[in-house]
Amino acid sequence: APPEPGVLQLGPLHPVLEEALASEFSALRLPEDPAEQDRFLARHAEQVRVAVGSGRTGVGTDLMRRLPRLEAVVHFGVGYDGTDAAEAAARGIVMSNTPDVLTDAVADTALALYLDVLRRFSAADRYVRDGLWESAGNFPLSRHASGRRVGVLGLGRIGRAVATRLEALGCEIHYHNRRPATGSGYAYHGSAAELAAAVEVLVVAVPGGPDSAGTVDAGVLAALGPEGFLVNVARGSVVDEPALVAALQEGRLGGAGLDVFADEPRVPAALRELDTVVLLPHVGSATVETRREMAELALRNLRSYLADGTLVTPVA
Ligand code: 8YV
Repeated sequence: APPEPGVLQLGPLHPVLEEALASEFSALRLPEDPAEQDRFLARHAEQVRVAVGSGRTGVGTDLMRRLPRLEAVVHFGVGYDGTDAAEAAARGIVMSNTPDVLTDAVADTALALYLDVLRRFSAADRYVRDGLWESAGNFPLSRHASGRRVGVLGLGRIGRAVATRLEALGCEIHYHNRRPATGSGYAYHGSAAELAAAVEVLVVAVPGGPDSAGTVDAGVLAALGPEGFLVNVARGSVVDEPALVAALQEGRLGGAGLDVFADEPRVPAALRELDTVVLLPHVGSATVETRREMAELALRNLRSYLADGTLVTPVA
């Protein structure tokens, strides 16, 4: 019989991906229980050549060091911050992700959070459901959404798609990247704090990982100010969450629309109790169509790698 391809599945994945991993690749599956993991790795670690998992969980440093023959990590997701990219580079382990197929879904989510955090539609929905329209009168006036100064932190594929959507609302787009994006036409600012000081709403769209951890700190939030709003569709790790909670509680920030959090799926009670916050359970890419396309792209990467060692959408 031909040798097993040595594919390891990490955690639950999209049904299309799980089905192919089992039927086409006889993939091994890493147990969730740490005690079982030790027994599993003692028996199978040497077999594993390719790991397949969500970008959020990925292959952390410890697991990577326990897979001596690991050659590639195929991520289901555009973010791959769950994987120790430095360790992978040091060992020549290649990685793929699923960019582009999810750009519109995530940018739509940012637009929805932008509109909701300013116009407070979710809060108004609760107001009606709670019978307050009848008992307490009209819902309070909200903040205007069209034509505002908006900063995009991270003008990559998703950031650009968000900017395009907000331009359609007549917004003035500013941004910060490590380097100016050639030909963007938007106003560049040299730091997150300078960007925040120049705009009314800050949309976070940078990749997660060590380079962006804590970028939106107390200083950036202070620069955004009590009339300012934050939208985050990137990673919870990009924002100093305790500083965000304090700013919101003390009225030093007008509101926040969040799809990602520091310790998912746990969301601090302090955030859940705030009426100026819109909370989503990391649904940015979670449409039927998008997740199927992500699963199919991850499979194309896996098939390609096993066929000839190349990846369809390699991480640079
Ligand atoms: C996750 C995401 O991949 O693409 C990303 O980086 O954050 C999501 O699409 C999805 O939640 C599966 O973990």
